[in-house]
Amino acid sequence: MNLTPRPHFQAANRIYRFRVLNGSNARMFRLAFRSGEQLLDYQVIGTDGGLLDRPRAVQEAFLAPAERMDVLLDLRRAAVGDAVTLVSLPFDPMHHETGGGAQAGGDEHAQHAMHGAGAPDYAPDGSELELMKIVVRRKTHFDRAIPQALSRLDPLQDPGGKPRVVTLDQKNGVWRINGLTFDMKATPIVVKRGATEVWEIRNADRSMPHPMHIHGFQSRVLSREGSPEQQRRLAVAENGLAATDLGWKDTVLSWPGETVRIVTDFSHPFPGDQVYMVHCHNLEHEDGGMMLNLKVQT
Ligand SMILES: [Cu+2]
Repeated sequence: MNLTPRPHFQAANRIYRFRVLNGSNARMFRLAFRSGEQLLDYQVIGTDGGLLDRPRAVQEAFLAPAERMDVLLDLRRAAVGDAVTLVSLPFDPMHHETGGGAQAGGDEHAQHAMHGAGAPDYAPDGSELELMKIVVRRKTHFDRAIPQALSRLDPLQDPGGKPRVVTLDQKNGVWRINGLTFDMKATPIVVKRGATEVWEIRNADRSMPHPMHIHGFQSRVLSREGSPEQQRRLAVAENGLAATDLGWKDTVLSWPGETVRIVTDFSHPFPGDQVYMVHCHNLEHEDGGMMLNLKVQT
């Protein structure tokens, strides 16, 4: 964390705001603050592109590569000597890929990779991690409360009509978007400048989690369907959205078997046609070609 292995943070008994960026190439985190065996409530107050309208209390949140969130940790009632650990709780990383063209399942591959030549010298994806130790070292005078209103967050409405379908899958070991891989000269997605579009991101069952990132724009998440239980149990609304889905997003996680609908306003201030990129933010996937040009046409 912040280039420091096993960091310690010396805190006072007050509220802390953390802006958390998952800067990993591929690793996801299931972030929680733990005191002894107890998971603490914390407040999600912001996502990739800004503040939520109001704080949302959670005990855990997934954060995929390139996703950000702002959180408040309330230590006002803590005593000097109390310790809290920021952890990543164990989860199923859902490496359900099909492998490099072989018939064997991804799980089996992963098991072989993990156990074939002795124990791994790294923490496998989804394993429990202790990320930062926070120790309350001093008392302070702190008389501020958690605000109940944070920002005006206007909804971005579904304009109706058919969504644009974006499929994520793997064939012969290659990750694809709409059956395609990156071609510098091709612009397979063309959007009208100023259009508001709904994209329906459909991740295949035999797949991996893909944090999908659109350059240049911020989106809102409309719904999650077919989510795995570990995601579904974090839903705070009927459309399946978690607290971390409720603000402006440029990187949206989609799990294997999940369909995520997002809405984006493709307005921008630049002259003429502009080409942006949409890609998976798992860097191995992106570098393997899981990226397309997106042309915004005047
Ligand atoms: Cu990916």
